[in-house]
Amino acid sequence: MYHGKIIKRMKIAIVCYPTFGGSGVVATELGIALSKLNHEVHFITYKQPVRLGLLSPNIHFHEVNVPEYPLFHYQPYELALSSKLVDTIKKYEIDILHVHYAIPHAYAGYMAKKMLVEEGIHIPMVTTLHGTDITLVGNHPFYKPAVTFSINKSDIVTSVSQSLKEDTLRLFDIKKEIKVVPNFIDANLRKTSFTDCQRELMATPDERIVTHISNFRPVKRITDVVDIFYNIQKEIPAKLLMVGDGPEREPAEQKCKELGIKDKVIFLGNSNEIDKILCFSDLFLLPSERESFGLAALEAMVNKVPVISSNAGGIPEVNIQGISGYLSDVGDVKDMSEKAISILKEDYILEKFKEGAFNEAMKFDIDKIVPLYLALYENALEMV
Ligand code: GMT
Repeated sequence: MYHGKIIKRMKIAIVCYPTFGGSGVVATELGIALSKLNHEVHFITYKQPVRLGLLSPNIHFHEVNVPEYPLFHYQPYELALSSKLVDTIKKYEIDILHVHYAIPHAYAGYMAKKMLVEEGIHIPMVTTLHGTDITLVGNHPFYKPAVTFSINKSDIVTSVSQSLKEDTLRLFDIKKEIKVVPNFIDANLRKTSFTDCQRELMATPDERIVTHISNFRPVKRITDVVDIFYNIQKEIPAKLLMVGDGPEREPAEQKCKELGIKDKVIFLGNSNEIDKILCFSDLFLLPSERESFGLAALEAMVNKVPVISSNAGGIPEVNIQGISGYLSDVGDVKDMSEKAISILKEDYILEKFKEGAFNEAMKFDIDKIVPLYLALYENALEMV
């Protein structure tokens, strides 16, 4: 436990969603990075995070169980999470609580904090806002008062882009300062993990490989992905790899059938081999309606894959017009298709964009971003 002076090795509890969403990925990668810096990291969530491989002496996982009881129409996850937080923080003498995604994590975290104060334990809470917790779900009148409250009660609040910070200040009555700490990638991990792209598994040598990765929710505009690819393959031999799963997958598969391109589109489902897939990709499509940051675009860029995206939210902070790819207005499929074709049609142009994508991605290298979180943890420790 922190007793008034800055300690070197921190014990950090991380709360996140363990699924394929970007917030869980960022939280997991952050935890792994902190553990490699010899901090002790405790993930507290309802399932082992998908990107968390083998546990190590510095990484612990604590599962939140919500017992089913027939009286409850909704099982009280927040209650179970805050109780688990109290127990874990006490048992492992945690120094810092870092919650990713405001709903319901910041709320449960605040309750845990208050319960611990009753026992004379003061723990600072850092809340990281990721996007839909602010722009889509959190903004709903049913949640808004609780989200506003828990953001204001956090000791430190961060957002993953300038755009998300501005959205948060516009949509909520926020009294706290919001620090922008962008998402990050570990470029070194990519360099060393594999060398053989096995491109021939997916396409013939004359075909370009176009890729989309997401959770296939309506906000990702999956039908735009299919329409853009439809236009591309009319001009250039190409395959489309669709990675991920969600409600828009079925309609997209149906659309590919109707357009007569089903043999050129491969739906791979959820995958833990994102880097392998991106290694043989030539272009990444992200036409989202909203996107606070666009981690999937950054993951593409570090693998030297240029990005055709919308200009929604924080994407322009990551994908740079004419350098790492192109950006168009949301729904402007025609412009996105033309820009995609302009990148793919000549090898030398594609090469230039591949280099541009990688160079831009390096601005978000883990070595530049993790120290920002560590500095904020140290500030937070001084606050309690
Ligand atoms: O919508 C998603 O793709 C998942 C969502 C999440 O909360 O897991 O992603 C949000 O957080 C990511 C990580 O910070 C950002 O890269 C995504 O842009 C953001 N999604 C939206 O804003 C729609």
